Amino acid sequence: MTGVGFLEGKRCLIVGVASERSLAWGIAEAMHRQGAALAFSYQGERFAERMRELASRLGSELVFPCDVSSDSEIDGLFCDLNRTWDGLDVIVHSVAFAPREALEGRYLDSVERESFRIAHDISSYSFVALAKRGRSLMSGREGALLTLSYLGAVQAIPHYNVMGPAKASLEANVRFMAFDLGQDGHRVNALSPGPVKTLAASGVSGFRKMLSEVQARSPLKRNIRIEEVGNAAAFLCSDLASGITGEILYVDCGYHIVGMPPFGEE
Ligand code: 0WE
Repeated sequence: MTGVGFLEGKRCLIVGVASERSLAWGIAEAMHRQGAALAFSYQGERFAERMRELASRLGSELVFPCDVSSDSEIDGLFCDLNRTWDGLDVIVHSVAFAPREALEGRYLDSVERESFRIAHDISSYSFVALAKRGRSLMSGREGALLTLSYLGAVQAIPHYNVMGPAKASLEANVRFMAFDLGQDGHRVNALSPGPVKTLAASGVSGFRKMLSEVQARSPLKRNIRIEEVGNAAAFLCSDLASGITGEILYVDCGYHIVGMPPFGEE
């Protein structure tokens, strides 16, 4: 497979694989298909063995612990990475968290100062935090940074609650980071995928309804596949997308462009 992929020679750090169903894992697989070399971080010792096994399937032994709520752990991650790699081309951030209680019921009933803080810290600030620390490894390399957002950043969605403002913050971060890092030749973008049944979505009440709503209403009349998110990520992080920065790219079967579903008769 050498010489055929559009990410050949690129070194990519993937943050946010929690299982084989993670969007981050689909992104890793797509980047691997395009010839990228991969490194992974994981959160929590109980994921260490699992992550090493997954990484090895894509030919990677670079697997490091990192809790993105800790600056010292982020320092540690890039320090670990720098022992093997003298440079880095791509950072993929696929991390979000809000306390479970904040993701049910009415927004104003469920939101609290602390859940608001945590959601913004883990789901938005952590992307800048990675960029701040990863910058020196990316210097002189026309790097790409990518994060994962959701429609709840720009439209109200039941139960998404405090994650909506957190994703809005993340998307603003994409623009401010793109504006700033453009000076160094780096690009910063986000994907906004339609709903996918991952660990992050499991136990979310009404999630199946969301999948059937997208199937019924999206122009393509179906839900997205993780592989489609992976392919879009690989493209955005490659030189094929060298003119694209500060962008939010929807991978949602067109769901977000529909104002009113078609009338039955035509
Ligand atoms: O951004 C997300 C997931 C975000 C998320 C999910 C959880 C569940 C477990 C953040 N924090 C937590 N915390 C937990 O304890 N998505 C886009 C998937 C998702 O999550 C929803 C959705 C959709 C779509 C939650 C409510 C409503 C819709």
